[in-house]
This record gives sequence, C-alpha cells and structure tokens, in this order.
Amino acid sequence: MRKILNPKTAVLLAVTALILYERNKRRSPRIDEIDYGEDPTYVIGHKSPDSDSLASAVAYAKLLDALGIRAQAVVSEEINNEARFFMEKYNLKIPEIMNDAAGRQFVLVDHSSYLQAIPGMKEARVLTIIDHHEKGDICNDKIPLVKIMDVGATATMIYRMFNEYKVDIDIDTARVLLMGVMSDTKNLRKVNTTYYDRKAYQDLASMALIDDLDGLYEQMIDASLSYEGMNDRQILYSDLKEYECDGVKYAIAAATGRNHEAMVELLDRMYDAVKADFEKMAVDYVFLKVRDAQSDNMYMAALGSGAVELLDSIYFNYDGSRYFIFDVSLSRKLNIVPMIDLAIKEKKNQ
Ligand SMILES: [Mn+2]
Repeated sequence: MRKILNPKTAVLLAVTALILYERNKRRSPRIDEIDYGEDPTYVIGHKSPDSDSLASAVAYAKLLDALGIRAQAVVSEEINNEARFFMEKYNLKIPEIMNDAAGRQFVLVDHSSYLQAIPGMKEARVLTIIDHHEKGDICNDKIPLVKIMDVGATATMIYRMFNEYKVDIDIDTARVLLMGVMSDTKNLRKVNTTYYDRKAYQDLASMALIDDLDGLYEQMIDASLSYEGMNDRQILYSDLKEYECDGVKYAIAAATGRNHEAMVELLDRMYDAVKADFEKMAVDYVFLKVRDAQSDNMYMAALGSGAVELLDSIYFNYDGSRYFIFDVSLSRKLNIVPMIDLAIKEKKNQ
C-alpha cells in the first residue's frame, strides 16, 4: 500500500523547509563570496590609529589578497609611537594615510561607528565590519558581512579567520597580529582578555619567532610613553579636553611619563606650550595633569589668573613654585572636573 503523508507531518516539513531556507538566506557569506566589483577595497581601522587597528587592517588585507581579492590596508592618521616602534623594529611596511572615504569601498576593522571612522564614510560603500567593540551606528542589514565578537583584540578575530579560511600566516603577518593582541590585551593582563586571545597570542608567538615577549612588551610601553619626535605644543594637544562651568571656560590636558623625571619634563614642556598659546586657547584656566607610570603618582599645574588659588582651594598641595603634588593619580573625568566645577561655583558665591 502506498503511504500517504499525514497532513500534520506535511505542514511540519514545509515549515521546517521554509525556516531552513530563510536561515540560509541570512547566513553570513564567505568573505570570498562578497561582490567586490572592480574598484579596489580599502581596509581601515579607527581614527587615532593604535596597534590593534593597524594590525587588523594590515592582516585582513593580506587575507583578502590570499583569497584573490584586490585589497589595500590604509590608516586614518599617523600611527602612534607604540605601533611605529613595532613596525620599524621588524621592518614592516606602514600603510598610507587615507582621510576621505567618500566614493570608495571599505572593510572596516576595530570600529563600527561614524564618530570613530574617517570623514566621508556615510558616502562610502562598506562591505565588511570586523570589530570587538559594541555594535556601532555604521552596522546595518545591507552590509554583506558584520562580525562582532567580545574578545580582547580585533587581531584575535582576524587570526581566527586565517584559520577558518585555511590561509597560511607568514612571519610578518604573525608579528603584526601579535602586536595587535599584545597591545589591546596589555600583554594578556587586561581584564578583557579571553581564551581566544590567549590562544591567538600563543600560536602567533611561535610563528613570529620572537623570544622575549615580555621584554618586547616593555619596549612597546616605553615607546608609547616616549613622546619622541613631538614638540611641546603637540604633546599639550595630544590629550586636551575643554569644559565650561557657569560661564567659566577651562581646559585640562593630560599626559603620562614613564618615570618621575619624564613626568616632570612633560609637565614643564606642556607648561611652556600653554604660556606661549594661552591667548589663542580662549579659556580662563588651563590645568595640566601628568602621571608617572612607574609610581602612579601625579603632578598638576595651573595657568591663568586665579587658577593656582582655585586648584589649591581644592587640594591644598601647591608646592609654592609650579607643581601640585599628588601621591595618587586621579581621573580627569571622575575626580578633577567635578571638583573644579564645585570650586568655580563656590568662588562665585563668595
Ligand atoms: Mn582594538
């Protein structure tokens, strides 16, 4: 006797088929299934490029290349001293700077929001996003591939993709990816470090043929704290934020020195830069805060009429010459700004 499909089973099978069909439609494509068209594809990280952004862009362009896709890594601005130190130490090519995205097509690594992207990204075509931060406002359903993973470094995700696509990692790529993982996980010491980061770090270290990773990391930190090649003004503006309270405008510039001497030197150089630039800065007060990375102590200085008195009314630690001396380091946002705002208000009420 011929078996006839029971109607209930038939409906169930049809629904299952439909679900599988829909799921397959939404499945992420392989990266070599994406239509890259005729134009070159640029791979880029976020503004103020750090080691992980640089590493991810360089390595992902390599991966695309190995899969037969014409791709070029670029950076948004000059890379920082840490990344530059690493690239120069291992004779690696630093990508060109690109600062207008309009009309071009991109793979974005290590960022997914317009605030972090180079100008013109709204007028660009985004083909892929690979990131380890919160999903940003660039992400949408029209982008063929969006990969977000909660790991310590984007470089870790890209290392995993080389394995997924069975692409060999050459020594230069292993070194570059290792730089990204080391930097973003603080040599595996940062709390964001996952199992995948440790695995990537271990595997890449053996491919990179580098013996003393801890020593290398120390050198990277040292480079990041060197401010080498920067003039006084560049140091002053490298991390300066402006605030306003009751019509009083002020700026707080921050920096970190690798030890006590470096901290004092940085503060003095920034102090000179403020003296030269004070009129142009168009604020009532400028406060400087420089941390000593070795001891975690902090020095501050204050410029502008009444600025020293104001800061001393908060901390009572003015040394009478130039410095305010702290044996802890305070957060600009959490500790210093609220206290300065309070002092400004109190002064007005006197
Ligand atoms: Mn990163």
